[in-house]
Amino acid sequence: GSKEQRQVAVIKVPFGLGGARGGAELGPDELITAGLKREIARLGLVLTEEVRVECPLVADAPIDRNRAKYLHEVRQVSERVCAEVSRVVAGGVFPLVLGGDHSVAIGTMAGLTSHYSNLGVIWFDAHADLNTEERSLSGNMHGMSLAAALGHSAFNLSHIPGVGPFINPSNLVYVGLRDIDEYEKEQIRAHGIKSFTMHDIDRMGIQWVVEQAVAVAGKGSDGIHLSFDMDCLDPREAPGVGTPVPGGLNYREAHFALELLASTNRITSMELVEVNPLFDHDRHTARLGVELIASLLGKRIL
Ligand code: 6HN
Ligand code: MN
Ligand code: MN
Ligand code: MN
Repeated sequence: GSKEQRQVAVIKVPFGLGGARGGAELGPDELITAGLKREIARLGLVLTEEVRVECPLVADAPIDRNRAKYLHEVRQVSERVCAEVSRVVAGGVFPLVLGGDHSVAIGTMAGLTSHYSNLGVIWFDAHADLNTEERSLSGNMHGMSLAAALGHSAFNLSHIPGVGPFINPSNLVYVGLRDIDEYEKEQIRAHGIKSFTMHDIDRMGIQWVVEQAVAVAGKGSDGIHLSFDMDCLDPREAPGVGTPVPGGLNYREAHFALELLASTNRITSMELVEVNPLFDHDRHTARLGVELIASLLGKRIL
C-alpha cells in the first residue's frame, strides 16, 4: 500500500556475470550518478538505506563449461540479495533493487517470498527469461531467472537459504515480449503464463495491458513485484542494454505503464536491471531508468 511506499531502500547489485556481455555490473552506480537519490528526495520519500551487495567481478573458475555459466557466482549473489531484500521487506520498507543483469532477480524474488506467501510478479522484458540449464541456447543465466523462480531449473529458489514458496505461474505476467526461444514458448503455453507481447500492446494499448497485468499478478496475491528489464524499451529509447531487440516500448508507453502501476498502489517492490553503460551514450539509458523509477514511485506530470 501507499504507507509502504513512503520509505524506500536502494539495494545495488553490481553483477554482470549472468549477462551476455559485460557492463551490467556498472548499472547501479550509473543510475545513482544519473540522479536517482535526488528524484527519491524530490518525491518526498525517505531513503532508509543504500546497500551495496558485494558481487564477484570475475569468475572463480577460469572457464565455465557448465550450461549455466557462472552458476557459482550467481548462486552466491542470489543468497546475498535474498538476505538484503528479506531484511528490508521485514522492516516494512519498499525495496528498490538496482541491477546488474537480470539474474539478480533470482535473489530478489527469493527474498520477497520469505515475506509474501503468494507473490505476484509483473515482468517487463523483451525476453521471457524462462530457460533452464538444459535448454538454454546461450548458457547465460540472466535468461533463466524465471525458470529458477518457478522451480523449473536445477538451480532454483529452493536452494537459497530463507526462501519461501516458488512463484505460482498463474500470478506471473509478461509485458513487452518480442524475442522468445522455442523452449520458452513451450513453457509459456504449458503453464498458461499470461503474456502481453508487443503485438498485444499494439492491438490493445498499454493502458489495457497494464490493467490486465495487475489483475493477473494481483489475483489472490499478498504482494506484487515489478521486475523491469530495460530492454523492454525500444533500443532507440534505451540503447544501453546488453541484449537489445528492435520494436520495443516507446518513451510514453513505458512512463504511462509505470504511472498506471503507481496509481494502483499495489506494487510492493521493484527492480530495474540490464542498464549497460558500455553500450549507452550520454548516460541516456540510466537517466531514463531513473525517470521510470520515479514514475513508479509516484511522480506525476502535474
Ligand atoms: N535478459 N533468451 C536469450 C537467452 O540467452 O536465454 C536472451 C536472454 C536475455 C535475458 O535480457 O534478461
Ligand atoms: Mn530479462
Ligand atoms: Mn531482456
Ligand atoms: Mn540520446
